Amino acid sequence: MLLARDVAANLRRNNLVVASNRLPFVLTRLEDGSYTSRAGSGGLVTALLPVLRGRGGAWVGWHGATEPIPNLDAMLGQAAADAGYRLRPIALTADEQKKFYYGFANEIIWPLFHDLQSLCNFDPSYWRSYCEVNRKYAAAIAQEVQDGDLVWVHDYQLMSVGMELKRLGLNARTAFFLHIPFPPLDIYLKLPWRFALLHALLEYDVIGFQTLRDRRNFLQCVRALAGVRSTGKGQIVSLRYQERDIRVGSFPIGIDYNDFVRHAASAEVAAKATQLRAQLPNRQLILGVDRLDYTKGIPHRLEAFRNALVRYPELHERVTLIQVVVPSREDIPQYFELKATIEKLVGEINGQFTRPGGWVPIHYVFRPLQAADLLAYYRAAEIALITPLKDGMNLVAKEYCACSIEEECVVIMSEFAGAAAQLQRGALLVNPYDIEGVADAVWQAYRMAPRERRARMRRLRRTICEQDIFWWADSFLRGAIAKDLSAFPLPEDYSPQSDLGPVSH
Ligand code: GDG
Repeated sequence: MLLARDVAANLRRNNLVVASNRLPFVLTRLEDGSYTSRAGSGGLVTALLPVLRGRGGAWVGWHGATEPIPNLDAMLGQAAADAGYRLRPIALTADEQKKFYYGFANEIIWPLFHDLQSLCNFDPSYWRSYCEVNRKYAAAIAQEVQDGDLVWVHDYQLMSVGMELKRLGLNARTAFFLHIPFPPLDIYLKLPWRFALLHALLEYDVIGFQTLRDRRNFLQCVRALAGVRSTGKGQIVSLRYQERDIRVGSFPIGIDYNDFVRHAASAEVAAKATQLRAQLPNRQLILGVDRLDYTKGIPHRLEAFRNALVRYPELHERVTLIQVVVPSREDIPQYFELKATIEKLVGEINGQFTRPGGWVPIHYVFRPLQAADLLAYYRAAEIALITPLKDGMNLVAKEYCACSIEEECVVIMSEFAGAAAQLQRGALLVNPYDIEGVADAVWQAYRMAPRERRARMRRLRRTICEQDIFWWADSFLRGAIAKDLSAFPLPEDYSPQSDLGPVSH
């Protein structure tokens, strides 16, 4: 396996310039109006650090505020010195944040690409703002790039940046990775700007998706709307478009597995997990962890849990569902309404089954958790219930497995999460819309023998360990710069089934 440092060596003579919606650090406003910054800790930052550090790479993104930040330059200078690569901030006005970020990205692309077109608000002013802001990002990137550099753009907020870079006459290789799903043709066609957006994407030299299913959906759209067919059969295929070769591949994102294992095994996390177990004794803990988002299928999951309690009364007092919901995008009305729906359901179900002075079936947590507390939940729970209606990957599932050090745990997993393609041989796959099917899986998981649990969990952990976040960054970057695509065959366990997405029953 090629390591990040080897890719870094391959890229040595050329810079890597990364662009994402947000810069990889968090700004906090203090009471006196000044700001402090601290480095972000997400998987993307961890993966790209070895490639960017010491090579003079750069990261371009929004700094996160809509008002002027007095000490921004000084903070960025210090943050860049600490990080080991340059940071170039993008400033967004309140109107841009509203129309580009909340509007086009999160009221159009986010629901549409998760197959929920009825939730889209196709406001034409959103599209105009999206184009303008993508141009702004491109102009900032152009300041950082020299001929021969590789520009790696991330996610659905920045799909037109590659085209804007070409318009600026930039002679750099451009690559794009979509963290969320790409929808099937029939759904993509609903987008009023379907041609413009697809052609913008085709201005990138390399386009990466999480799964083969997303790649297939994209290629179908390209065939229908641009009349171009792909060639090749491997993990990366080629498109010949306007006399250029474009690479299109699938690269499932991973986690920093070893870091999660280490942190989960720490004395702090172990003590918190033991305390949690002591507070909820003599039962199996079922865990759900999600950002507040309608794609995560939380109401469906709660209904499935209710159904399990109705149809399998043996579960009473023997299981507790801990549902952690992390606040997110509450400025969008649908998110606010979702919170009310979840809280109503939790209240109803607890009202229906709680034993006064004793068992409460659902423990509901609505706040962001410190990393150690999140990992303690992962470690303490016997069953993870991860049932998004659709998800690009779902890292919570992988983090849960990494932290399940004792390995006597079960993952119930939506077949519509990108992670299902990699984890299908160890997890119990469910259709999240099938309330009784999910309830049956809860019952099956509850009764699963320790030996089967361990065998399944070992398979899951092996895959997640091998295909971690560094493997992901390496395979994407190698795919972007390699001369010969035959070095990228499909995974050994590939089957047409995993291309279509796994189907459990
Ligand atoms: C998008 C795609 C794709 C959650 N609660 C807390 C907390 N988290 C962290 C988890 C995990 C991350 O947030 C959530 O990642 P997911 O992958 O599950 O979901 P999205 O945020 O929707 O991410 C997704 C991903 O991009 C990467 O490509 O997998 O499909 O939608 O890392 O640990 N972290 C802390 N406290 C919490 O309460 N500290």
